[in-house]
Amino acid sequence: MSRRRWFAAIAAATVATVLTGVALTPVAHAANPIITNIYTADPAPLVVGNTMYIYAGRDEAAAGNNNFVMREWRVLSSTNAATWTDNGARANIGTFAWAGADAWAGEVEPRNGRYYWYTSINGNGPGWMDIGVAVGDSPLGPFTDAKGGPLISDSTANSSGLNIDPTVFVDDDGQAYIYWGGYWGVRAARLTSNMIELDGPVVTPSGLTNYWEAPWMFKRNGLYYMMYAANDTGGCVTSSSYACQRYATATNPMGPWTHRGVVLGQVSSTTNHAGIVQFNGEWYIVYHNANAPGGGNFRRSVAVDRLFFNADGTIQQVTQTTTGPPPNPGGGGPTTPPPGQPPTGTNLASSATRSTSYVSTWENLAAINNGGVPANSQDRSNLAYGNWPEQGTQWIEYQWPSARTVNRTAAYWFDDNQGIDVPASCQVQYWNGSAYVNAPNQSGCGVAGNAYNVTTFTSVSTTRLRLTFTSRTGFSTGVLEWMAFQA
Ligand code: FUB
Repeated sequence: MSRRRWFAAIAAATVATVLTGVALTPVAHAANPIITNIYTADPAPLVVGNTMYIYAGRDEAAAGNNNFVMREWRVLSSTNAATWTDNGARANIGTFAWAGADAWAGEVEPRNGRYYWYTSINGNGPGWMDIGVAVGDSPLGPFTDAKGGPLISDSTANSSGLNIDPTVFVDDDGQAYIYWGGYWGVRAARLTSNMIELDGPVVTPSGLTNYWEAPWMFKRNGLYYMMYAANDTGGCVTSSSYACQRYATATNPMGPWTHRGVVLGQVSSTTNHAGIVQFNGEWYIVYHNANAPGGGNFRRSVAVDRLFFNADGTIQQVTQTTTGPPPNPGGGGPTTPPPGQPPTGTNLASSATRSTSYVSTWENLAAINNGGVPANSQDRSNLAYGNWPEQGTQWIEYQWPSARTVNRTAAYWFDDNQGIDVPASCQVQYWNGSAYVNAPNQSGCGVAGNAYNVTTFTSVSTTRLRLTFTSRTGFSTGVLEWMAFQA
């Protein structure tokens, strides 16, 4: 069924307002998808204090029903980005007396101690989808209609052909912005300081190449980022029924935008809806897919993975995992050493004999366990290991004369901004007496530049530990330091 037909089918459908209970229903998971006892979609993350919240719709379509059945929005939460609690439905179609169906994508933006929940919803007036806004005094609500009518509807001048998928961003100077729109029709406007009125005309921003729907706006190091779903088949998806997440950057919140590439490739559901947030010093992407048991295009599930920036501010394409990110409890715990500082613990690397599949004659394998503390991924001051011009999969290895018990490693990648770049992926492996196998229950092998990438795993007793890495296309790889910690 084409997108147009299923959107049309949804328009025709009448979904009864359901008053959904908001009782706490904790369901903890440490894997992707993060919640599997119900289907959840269109996730929008928000960090408040030591908690990451995800505001998500709920897919209630029966198996085989090729239409959205969405009546409520739920709030998931976590204090470590790995283990999640479902706090139940915190808003639903009944929150908006003027609406009647289709609780589609929303996003919460805080301001002055209040939490504004912008939603896509089918109003009872002319046209189809509208943008509503509810407000609450805490991230979990209770939320009530902030306006008593749509903020944006088909009668809003220059509105989108499909008024869905709001993303709201409040800049450092207090000016708020809203972007939204589906069917390739992205729109932008300023919001007044009360957050419930448009402030000035609706404009059509430029530079969001191949925009389809689902914008997500944020700011990092003074640069504005817009991620959005695109459904072009030019390197993005295999069929225009699917979507990827592209992104653009701008030096002004209203654009013009410059397209930068793909953040998240095609997922297993046709729709692709995502958000990006920083939590406890790390960056995360939340998105949905069809990977839960019984899942599908109308029975989607929220997933979470790490997101990495390059030193120049560009975003590395996300590796979709089934494990989700390692626990990030904050406070400089083992997975998040303070910026610039190596993780603490007994580092067994210093007593190991090192070897590698290949080292360039002008580089030095001694770099990996000489105890250097790199200032950044370009810092050669304590030597650098590199394997230019080799590409593909390479490895470095530690060997001890007798078995050591190891449960954690930390890799600091070398990136010379020339032929050597951080790898596309990596694995920690150990010698089990007859073969190299992956370290068990690995938390994920990070490939961030300018950081110690900590991998935790179930303890192994071994004489040989190996870091295997695969280069990014067109690049070789390198390591400035690789630590291996005694369990
Ligand atoms: O979940 C309903 C709609 O599907 C959302 O509003 C779009 O972003 C797409 O995910």
